[in-house]
Amino acid sequence: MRADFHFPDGFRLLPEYFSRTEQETLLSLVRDGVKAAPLYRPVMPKTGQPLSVRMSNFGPLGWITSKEGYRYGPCHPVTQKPWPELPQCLLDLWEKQANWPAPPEACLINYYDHKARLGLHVDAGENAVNAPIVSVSLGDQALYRLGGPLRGDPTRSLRLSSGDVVVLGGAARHCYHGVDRIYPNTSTLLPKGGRINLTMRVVGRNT
Ligand code: MD3
Ligand code: FE
Repeated sequence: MRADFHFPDGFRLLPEYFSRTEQETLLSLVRDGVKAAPLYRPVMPKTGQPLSVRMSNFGPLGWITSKEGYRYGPCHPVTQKPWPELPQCLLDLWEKQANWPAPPEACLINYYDHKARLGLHVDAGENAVNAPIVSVSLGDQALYRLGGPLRGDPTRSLRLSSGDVVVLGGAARHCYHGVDRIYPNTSTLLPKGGRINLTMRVVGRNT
């Protein structure tokens, strides 16, 4: 226990929100999605350094990063086709848990193999800065790190497991976070191992 860390207001962890059967359904929806919109390896703006996480999206808009910068766009950067529709069961999760009047426009699909990491960052590409973010973890456990609004703020680590849902509203929405490691062989959901994270966001103007 760290005495100097308080979970930011608006952070909610819903452990094992989805049953094994529901996780299998979600996984098959992700499989269908990435058949139409293959996972690709994004690169960092300016440097062109590849990220270790592979990505795709569901929904009218998808989060894209390239040498030119970060943006939301309607089409897959490689196939140029529109992103697949956001599955209804994810929209239902949003409806029940987000407590927000508008639906999400983007659902980022992150795939982590055992070596993938996601450095500490703040999600800041959305105009709807106050809308919550709802995320679902599938597959192997991840060591997730949550800090405060400033890069140097104290952080706290927690393990996210398959079926867990995290809702980031309020102050938590503006906090630094990242994924420090994936624990191999901690779930049997993905036959080849690894972890999938689904992150729903409202993109558009906040009015
Ligand atoms: C906390 N993904 O895609 S999801 C991301 O596990 C991202 O793939 C991580 O961070 C993952 O941007 C974490 C949970 C999450 C998403 C957005 C947040 C936590 C957040 C925004 C603010 C604070
Ligand atoms: Fe993030």
